[in-house]
Amino acid sequence: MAWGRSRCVAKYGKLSLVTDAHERSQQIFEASRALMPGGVNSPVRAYQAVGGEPPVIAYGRGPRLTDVDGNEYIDYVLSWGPLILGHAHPGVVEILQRAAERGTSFGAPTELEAEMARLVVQAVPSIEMVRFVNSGTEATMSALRLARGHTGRDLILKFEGGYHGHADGLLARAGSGVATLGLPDSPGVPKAFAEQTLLAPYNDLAAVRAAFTGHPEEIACVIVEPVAANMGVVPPAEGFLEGLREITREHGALLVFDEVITGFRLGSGGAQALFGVEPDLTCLGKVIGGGLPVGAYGGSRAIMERMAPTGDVYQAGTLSGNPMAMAAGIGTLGILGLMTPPGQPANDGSYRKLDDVTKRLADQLAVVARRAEVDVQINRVGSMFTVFFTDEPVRDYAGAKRANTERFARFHRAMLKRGVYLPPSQFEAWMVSLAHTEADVEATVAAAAEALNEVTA
Ligand code: KE4
Repeated sequence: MAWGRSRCVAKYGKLSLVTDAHERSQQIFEASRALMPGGVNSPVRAYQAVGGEPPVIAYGRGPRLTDVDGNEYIDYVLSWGPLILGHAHPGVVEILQRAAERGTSFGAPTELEAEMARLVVQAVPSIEMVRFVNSGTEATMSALRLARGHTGRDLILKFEGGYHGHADGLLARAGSGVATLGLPDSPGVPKAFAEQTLLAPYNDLAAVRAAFTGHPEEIACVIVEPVAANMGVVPPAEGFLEGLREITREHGALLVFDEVITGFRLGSGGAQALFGVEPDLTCLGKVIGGGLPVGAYGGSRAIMERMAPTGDVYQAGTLSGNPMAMAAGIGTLGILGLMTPPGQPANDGSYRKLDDVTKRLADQLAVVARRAEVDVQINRVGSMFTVFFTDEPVRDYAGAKRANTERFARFHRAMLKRGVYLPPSQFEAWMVSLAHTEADVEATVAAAAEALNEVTA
């Protein structure tokens, strides 16, 4: 993609040079494409949804990333959520250095994992016992196996547009009609696996009831993002989560909250504390690893003790509870203010600050979009939000898909050119960190005011 003239972006009050230079990124990315599929280790990073080539990142500091050509960006991806403190927070770096000097992995019990487990159990209302794994995918895959083992049932129900990682049964797309059995959403997923997954529209309790009526005593669990973020941010409708709690309880199925994104992002107790609905199992990831590979699932002692070695449901992992990931997680939660003595309420001051900065950003983006006469819907919960390029409210995946993805792609490119690094898909969430300042907000809004004019050109 041709880059614009080099420009000095002094008017935002912070001199950051966005230059034509992109050569090193292009060289490295070309070499990567010969070595790794699409040059990436996760598809969304390849920028296929927005066009152009991704900058190759050299380092991050606070709210900013710098690419290998020295171009600096204000970062709203934050590695897809984990870096709630911003990049390379000195406290996290120091705790990691100290942990590394003691050894990077033992495959044995450590004090760090015990401390991390205590913090999670203390903070998350529904978790009495937790198991750490190495990714969000592993967390949800394990939680679903536990739900099936605990209930003796095979079917699971998920929501269209919900993403819970790439385990086979979760890569199923809706067939025709409502609450239908899934079809494989990727080659390599056996039809038999996809058929174990029922799909319903997000925020549609009638469809969930229909699924249970149509499959009595067959559904092991319902898995839901309590605030959807993988269709873009879509909040739960009034009563939706409470309804899921009631229906699953009535039918003897488990309710699984996938809080890989929302856990420790929407507050110390995540979405379940925010909305006052307690699931049977909770999946975590991202923030609790402070940027290192991590996942976790947890719930009541009675359910969790079904897991080997105390129970008969099997799950294992060489690097599970890895001391480096635990150290980064403890450092992150500690700096968030959650390291309080047992029984004392967590200090949610960090979350109020995150909410304030994010609200100001989202509100000002709405103003500049109105001024540019570009139709957008901005869905925000706490420090995550999505700018949908549509004039209709977005309450589920069908609504999200009505957004103008070509306009989003133009907006993304125009913002990147102005030093603002957004998730390269209309169906992702912008994330804000404690490191984002008022100056970053002003610079972002100023860049958006210009970029929006390019969207309608
Ligand atoms: P991982 O296996 O990628 O660690 O986590 C899977 C996962 C599970 N649950 C939720 C709610 C998630 O959002 C994710 C992964 N999130 C995506 C971005 N929305 C990761 C980015 C990527 O796939 O590269």
